Amino acid sequence: MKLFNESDPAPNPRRVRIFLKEKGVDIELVPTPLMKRAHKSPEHLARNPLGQVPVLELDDGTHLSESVSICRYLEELHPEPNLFGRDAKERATTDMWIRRIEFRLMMPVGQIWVHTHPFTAAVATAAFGQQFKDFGDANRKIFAGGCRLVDREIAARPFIAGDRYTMADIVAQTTFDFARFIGVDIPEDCAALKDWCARVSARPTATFEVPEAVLAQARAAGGR
Ligand SMILES: N[C@@H](CCC(=O)N[C@@H](CS)C(=O)NCC(=O)O)C(=O)O
Repeated sequence: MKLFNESDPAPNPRRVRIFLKEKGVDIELVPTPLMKRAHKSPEHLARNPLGQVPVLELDDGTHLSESVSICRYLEELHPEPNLFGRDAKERATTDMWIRRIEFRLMMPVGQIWVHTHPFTAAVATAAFGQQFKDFGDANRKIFAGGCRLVDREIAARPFIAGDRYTMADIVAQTTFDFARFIGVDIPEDCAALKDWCARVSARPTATFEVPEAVLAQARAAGGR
């Protein structure tokens, strides 16, 4: 089994790496550098027609993509520590939060990234003809609203889906770290959310190490 991977700050492959570290499972990581367009090569498109990472290649040649689906598969192989919920209520609650984070936080961050960041100007132009900066900026309000939704909930419990760390926390922590990398911060008034961020960032699995070459390219493009 191997994982077609990209290093930080890419949030989706990082979800799977954090998940594997939380489980104490080691699998081969195959670098798939986005900067070199390796994810759009014919070999990779055969693994995932969407041309994205991560992709998990099973020993029988099956390819799984979508970070949360990959982690669900790995949870079945390595049930402990449980990260998707132990009973029907926990599983549904974890899933509910994963979906809320994907739609209310990750999607707006993706739109801000694609439509406002200098690093992605060429990607946006290829996909949409241009960067729609107003649309990208309008998503800052959606992101702030998503932060406040989580902030209100997390004030009452230690982790996003309940009293223990789950996949919902992994999806959220990778989203917030990527958002910060592209200059999108949690609003100042979200104190409970900031405390949660500090708690999950202190976990040994939470390393976030952007290679110097990527930082240099982001700076050269005019980002931060
Ligand atoms: N929903 C997918 C999103 C995958 C995704 O967008 N991956 C990014 C890297 S973090 C990527 O491959 N981007 C290149 C592209 O979309 O062309 C997942 O959860 O795995």
